[in-house]
Amino acid sequence: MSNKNGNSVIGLPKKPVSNKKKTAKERLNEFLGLFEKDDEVLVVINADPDAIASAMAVKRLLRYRAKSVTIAYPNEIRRLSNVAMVDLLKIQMERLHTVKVGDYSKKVMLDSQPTHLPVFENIQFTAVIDHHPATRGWEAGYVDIRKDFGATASILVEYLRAASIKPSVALATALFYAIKVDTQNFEKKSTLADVISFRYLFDIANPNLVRKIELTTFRRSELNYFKTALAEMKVSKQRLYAHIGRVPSPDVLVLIADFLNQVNEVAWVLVSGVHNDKLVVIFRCDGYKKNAGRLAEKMFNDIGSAGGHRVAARAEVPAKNLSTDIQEFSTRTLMRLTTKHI
Ligand SMILES: [Mn+2]
Repeated sequence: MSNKNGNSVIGLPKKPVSNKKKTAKERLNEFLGLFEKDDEVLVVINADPDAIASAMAVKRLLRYRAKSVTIAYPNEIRRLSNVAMVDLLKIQMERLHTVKVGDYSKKVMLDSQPTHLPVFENIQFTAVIDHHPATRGWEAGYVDIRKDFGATASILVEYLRAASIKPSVALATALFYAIKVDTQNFEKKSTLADVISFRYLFDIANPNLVRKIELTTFRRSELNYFKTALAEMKVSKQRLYAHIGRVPSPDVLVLIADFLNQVNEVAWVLVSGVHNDKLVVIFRCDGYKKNAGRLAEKMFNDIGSAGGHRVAARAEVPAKNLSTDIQEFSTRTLMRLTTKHI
């Protein structure tokens, strides 16, 4: 038997309390209790907005509790809006391979779990806070996994509020943006707790900074490929096709396809390009009585890899499997291939 705080009623044997029943204050105290004044803490994340914002929150929580907090991430930050977030909010982080993990007395993992990446597996974590479904095969001194949450940032807002810490504008903006990204502006699964955290941050975050981060989508060098796309594109039966030719990264094809997908009276967008001796095709459609994933599979599964879902899909075909020379591949080739299968 326990009271509403999950504490055992006096006189009865104490039962272990499940994570769900703990109050925000209990979680906070348990988390802070892991750290001592001379601890050098390493926060390990796979850098995306939610992980970055959560790491900033932990750094704030431990400001007077530990000697230092270092944030480290293994991945290259490529998405421009994420680069803008780090720059505009002046977030200090290190690449994981440049730090000596063994030099840190405590390690915290946020928005991820040790099983998510091989580089995480050999690290013994003091604490793991995440919103992805719990995986097996690892242990940590403290675990707070709430898979119903739309963002880890929402969980960290609860810690900050329980600690009576009002976040700075930069921290609030990061957390606000993180919740926006991870819930896709609340179009994806989220809980009331995400909404409450979001509403709380709304009064502190800087909306112009959020907008600037969101608007940073293209590199100047990528605009040339847009020029090619506009010159190359052909529209027939509400389908828009464009072959861009050689591209430095398939990412630019995705940007172009998403851009062209906004054109009125276009039901399908197919954008192709050549990268690393492979033909890459990006599919977009409105998903209404259509299925991009299925079309991608029909067109390319025999000669390459293809897949996706209703509104977005992608295919990759090695040059040698194409019946046309990859240099000769054109917007017309793409059109012909599509009309054969649609
Ligand atoms: Mn997340």
